[in-house]
Amino acid sequence: MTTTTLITVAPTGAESSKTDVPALPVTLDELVATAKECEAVGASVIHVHIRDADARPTLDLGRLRDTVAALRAETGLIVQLSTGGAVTDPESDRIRVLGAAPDMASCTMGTVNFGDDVFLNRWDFIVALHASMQELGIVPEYEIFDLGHLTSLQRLLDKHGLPAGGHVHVDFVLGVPGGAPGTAETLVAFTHALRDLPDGTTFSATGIGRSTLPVLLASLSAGGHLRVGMEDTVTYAKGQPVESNAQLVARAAGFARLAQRPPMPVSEARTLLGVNA
Ligand code: KMH
Ligand code: ZN
Repeated sequence: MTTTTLITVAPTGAESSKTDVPALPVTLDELVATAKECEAVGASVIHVHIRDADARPTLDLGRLRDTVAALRAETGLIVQLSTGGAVTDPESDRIRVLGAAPDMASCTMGTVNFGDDVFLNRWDFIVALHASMQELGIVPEYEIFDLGHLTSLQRLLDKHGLPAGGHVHVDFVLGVPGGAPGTAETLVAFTHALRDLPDGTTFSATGIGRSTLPVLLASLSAGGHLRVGMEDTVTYAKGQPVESNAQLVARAAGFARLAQRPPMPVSEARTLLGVNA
């Protein structure tokens, strides 16, 4: 178990609208301001979805490049772009995200029902993402929405080799309607399945909506890392909307300190994940 806790912030996502959630960072200025605040209170990785001029989700390559450049200029955070996008995004747009040359990118390990929608991740597409990231030196974070996704990851690594950077890091995304439930039991079951992955594989976890706190506490207890942010929950407590992403990061950092595994400095996170400085 590491003595520190890697905290990833996922500030925006593709699902909430600015109209419903005014505190959601949707412009580049809002995103950079959020990133700085979150870095100051303990985040070391930022998982990024961006919006267009009308605050709608977009995978526009020019905007993504500007976003990576601005986050690098204004923060020390590890920049992880989403290749998941929104459920309506075609595969061609999703893989093109890698052209923005982030430090890391997400790679979801299988198809999952996603509320009333389907988040499609065909095997061939997963292989293409993995191989492109190997070629471009982009470190993947493997997104795990269900137990079989870990089996698929084992198959991927067996057939196609280790990721760029050589380290395997997975993120359990629990509590999606259609995926694995956001409970301590799920988290423990998933950690058992990690034994089939390379030695040293690390995990973070996030719980969607009301499963945020149970999953956060279970992950800390099990030696895991944390992802928090308004992509995953817009409610801080019952009847209390999230005020800012930094509020969620600060809460996670507080729990991490209580667990005697304080937030991981960015330099340590780069070494752990195999991301170049
Ligand atoms: N927005 C979801 C459909 C990722 O970023 O890689 C997919 C998602 C996963 O958020
Ligand atoms: Zn995402």
